Amino acid sequence: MDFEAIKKSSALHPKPAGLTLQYGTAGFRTKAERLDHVMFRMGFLAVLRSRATASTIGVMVTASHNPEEDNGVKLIDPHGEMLHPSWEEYATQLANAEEQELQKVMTEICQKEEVNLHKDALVFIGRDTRPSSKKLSQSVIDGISVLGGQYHDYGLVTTPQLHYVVFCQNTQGQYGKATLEGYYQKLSKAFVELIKQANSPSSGDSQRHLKIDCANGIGALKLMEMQHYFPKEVQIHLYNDGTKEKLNHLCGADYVKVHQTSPGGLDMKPNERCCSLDGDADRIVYYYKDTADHFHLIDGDKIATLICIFLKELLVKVEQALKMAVVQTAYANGSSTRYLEETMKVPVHCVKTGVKHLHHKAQEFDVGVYFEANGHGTVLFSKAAEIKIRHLAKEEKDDERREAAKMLENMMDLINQTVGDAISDMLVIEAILALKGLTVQQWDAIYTDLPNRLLKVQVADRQVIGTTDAERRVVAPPGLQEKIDALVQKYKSSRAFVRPSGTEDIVRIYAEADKQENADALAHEVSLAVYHLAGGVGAPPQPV
Ligand code: G16
Repeated sequence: MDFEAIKKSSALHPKPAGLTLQYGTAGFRTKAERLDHVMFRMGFLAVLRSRATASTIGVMVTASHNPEEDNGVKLIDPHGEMLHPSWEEYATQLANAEEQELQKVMTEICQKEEVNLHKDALVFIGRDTRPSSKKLSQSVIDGISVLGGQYHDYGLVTTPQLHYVVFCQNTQGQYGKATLEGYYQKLSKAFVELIKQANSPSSGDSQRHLKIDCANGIGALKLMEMQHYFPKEVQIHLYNDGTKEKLNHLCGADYVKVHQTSPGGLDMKPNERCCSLDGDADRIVYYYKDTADHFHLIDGDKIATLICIFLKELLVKVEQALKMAVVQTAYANGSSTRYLEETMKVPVHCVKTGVKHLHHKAQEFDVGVYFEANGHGTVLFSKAAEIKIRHLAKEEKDDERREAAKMLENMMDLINQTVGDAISDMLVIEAILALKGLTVQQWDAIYTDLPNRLLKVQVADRQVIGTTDAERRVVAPPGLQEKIDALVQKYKSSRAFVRPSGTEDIVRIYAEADKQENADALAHEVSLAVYHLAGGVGAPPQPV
């Protein structure tokens, strides 16, 4: 490595003195103006990771659901997955190294990972629509270039699109073409095939129309590009397309999920099917309002349940002993877990927040459905399952079994198996609703959510909160879990937990109970406990 050149270039991307950041739930996230050095250094890391794995690595510049002023970076591993945890540690070390320590940190990474510095390196770069993203992605390029790596800049893409092209590239096109056009073609072909298999593609005009809140983000641009690949039966209407308002402001999947209300900028008529994407289009939630003007949220748990119902029926038809399971986090509504386990008899596993944890667990099954309640998720098919399904779809003599296998095959091609993908998930959902002839209300009625509330509390240092048991219990600070246990006792069918966010500088609180006012009261009481026992800053949290 040419450390003189690195030093020179690094001086143009100085690290703010004393600033320390951590590679969190989905990479680094903070105010955009603090991130230039991080981006530059993530360019280094991507080159080293590319050399260590002899594969293409992705770098996505985005802060996803965070406010427009924030930014962030997510690294993508060879199979389109989130960066391996052992390298997250290196990412944190590199980001926090003072200028004079950079050489030492880089040398240590190379030694530990036996990086061959003479190997080629290729990095794919993408960015979201934030005003700061272009400049920050240039800093990534500077970092790549100074280490002698090659790059391909995809420019404005959704995060899942970048995951997709990285995987395509590393599987020599077996998963698809490593281009946006390849992505659009693969998904739309599978979608059109699926829709064709529907006896009655829609049971009413309202089923053909879908209103989409694009969070004023990248999803709008990419849906516009993709729109002409869709069959005529599906009419999408885009709102919050980024031409007027700020990214994620009073709109987007996170806003809708947290506030349990419709986004601004989208005019919703009774029983119309609507959905919201988040800032980088890797999450999606659905919703509608009924004739009494009540808002109904259909979150990631209900999306997972719909997909599970559909896949299970097909798996029964093809009569293959394929093991299906669902992976959730502590945020999963208690009703969803009960429905999946008790009614559907599908095993459910709970892991820590962060798609990287869900993805990893889902890989253990032939068909692993994973979704976070916030709408981030996908389905993974094992290689063995894929081979069986593709074989049956081609060779099976029994018409019913062959048709079921074909549907499974198209589902495999439609779902982005590299990571949760709002666009791909949306098409999967639209296809299932059409194939099953389900209205949004019928889908919503599969089970009734337990009333719940999500809150945030600001504390001086959120790392004082230690968790265990897939984040369902706290081990620090002392006394907090006992307090939560006592509060939970006060309400029927209740549950609550707290955890430090890995994407925002806050502690998250989740509570559910038999009634909305009880869930609200419990969440507020727990937030007060966090405020008092974990060093809350500012004024104490107010009742909901
Ligand atoms: C990211 C992660 C998600 C996670 C979310 C919130 O989403 O990819 O898995 O649920 O952050 O994480 P936390 O509660 O730790 O802040 P996104 O869409 O913002 O990238």
